[in-house]
Amino acid sequence: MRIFSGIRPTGGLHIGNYLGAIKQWIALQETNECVFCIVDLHAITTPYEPKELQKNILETTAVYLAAGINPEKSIIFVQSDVKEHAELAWLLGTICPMGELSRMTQFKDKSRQHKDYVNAGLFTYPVLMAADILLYRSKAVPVGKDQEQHVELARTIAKKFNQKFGKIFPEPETITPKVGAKIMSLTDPKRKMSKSDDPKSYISLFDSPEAITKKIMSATTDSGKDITYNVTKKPGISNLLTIYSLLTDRPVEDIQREFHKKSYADFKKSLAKILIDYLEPFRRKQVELQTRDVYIKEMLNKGASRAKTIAETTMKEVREKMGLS
Ligand code: AQP
Repeated sequence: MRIFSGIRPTGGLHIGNYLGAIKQWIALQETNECVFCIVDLHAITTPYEPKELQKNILETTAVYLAAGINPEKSIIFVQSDVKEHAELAWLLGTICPMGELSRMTQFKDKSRQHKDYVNAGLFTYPVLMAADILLYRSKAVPVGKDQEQHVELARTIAKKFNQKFGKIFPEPETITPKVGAKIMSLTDPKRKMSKSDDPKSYISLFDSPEAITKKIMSATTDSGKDITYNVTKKPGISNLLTIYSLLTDRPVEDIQREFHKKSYADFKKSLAKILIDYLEPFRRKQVELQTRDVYIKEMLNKGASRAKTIAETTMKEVREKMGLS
C-alpha cells in the first residue's frame, strides 16, 4: 500500500507530532511504500521568517532520521522540490467547493491565531494537502486527529475527480493512533499541543533535560490531588497520564495505581525522567546530524527525484483526463 504524510517545517517538532504522526510512520515503512514529505509550501501559509525556513527544513529532516525513518525504505523529500504539488493543487482547486473549505476548523483556528495573516493560501491549504496525497495515489495517510478533516476532504476531492474525469485516484483513508492522536498543550490542556505556540506549552524532541524538567514541573494541572484519568474534570493530569502511558507502553490504570496516594510533584518528576531518557537518542542523533548537512541535502535530492518519477506519471494522466494535453 502506498502511504503519504508530511510535516510543516515551522520549528522544533514536539512530542505531539511524534506520538500523533511520526511514531506510526516507523512501523508503517516496514510493510508499505511510504512517501514522507517536508511540506514547506504549507509552512509559508502562517507567519514565518524566510531566513529560518531552510534551517527548519534541515532540522525537520533530522527529526525524521533521528526518529528512525529509513531513506533506503521510504521516500523523504521537500515539497517545493517537486513542482507537480503546486500544479495539481491548482487543478484540484477548480473542483473543490468553496463551502467545503469554509468548514475547515484548522482555517478557523489559524485565522484566529494569526489575525493579520489570513491569506488565500491558508484558506486553500486543504486543496494543496489533497494534491500532496493524491499525486502519489496514496491509499492511507497517517496523521494526528487535527488533520482528519483535511484527509476527509482529500477523499471528497478524489471522488469528485474520478466521477467527473475518469478514475485515477484511490480514496485515501486516515490512519490515526488509538491513543495519542491529540496531545494537549502543557500550559492549556484544553488546547492542542502546537509548535507555533509558546515553547513552554510543548516538549520539543530536542529539548535539554533541564528544559524538559522545567516544563513538566510547571505544566498546568488540575484542582484536587488525585492522579486519575478524567479528560473533562482533570484535562491536565489526563494529558500527562496519556504521555506517560505512550512512552512507557503501560496502561493508564497501571500508572494510576503506582501513583495512588502520591503527589502531583512525584508523578511529574517521574514523567520528566521518562521523557529525558526517551528523548536522549533524539538529542544524540541531532548533534551527530548537525555536522552532516551535505548528507541530508543529498538524501533529500535523491528523495525528490524518486518522488518526481511518481508525480510526473500521475500528472500526465491528470492533464490528459482534464483535456489539458
Ligand atoms: N498535539 C498533537 N497531538 C497529536 N498529533 C499532532 N500533530 C500535530 N499536533 C499534534 C500531528 O503532527 C503532524 C504534523 O503536523 P504539522 O506540523 O504538519 O501541522 P500541525 O498539525 O498544524 O502541527 P502543529 O504542531 O500544530 O504545527 P503548527 O503550530 O506549525 O501549526 C500531523 O499529522 C498532525 O496531525
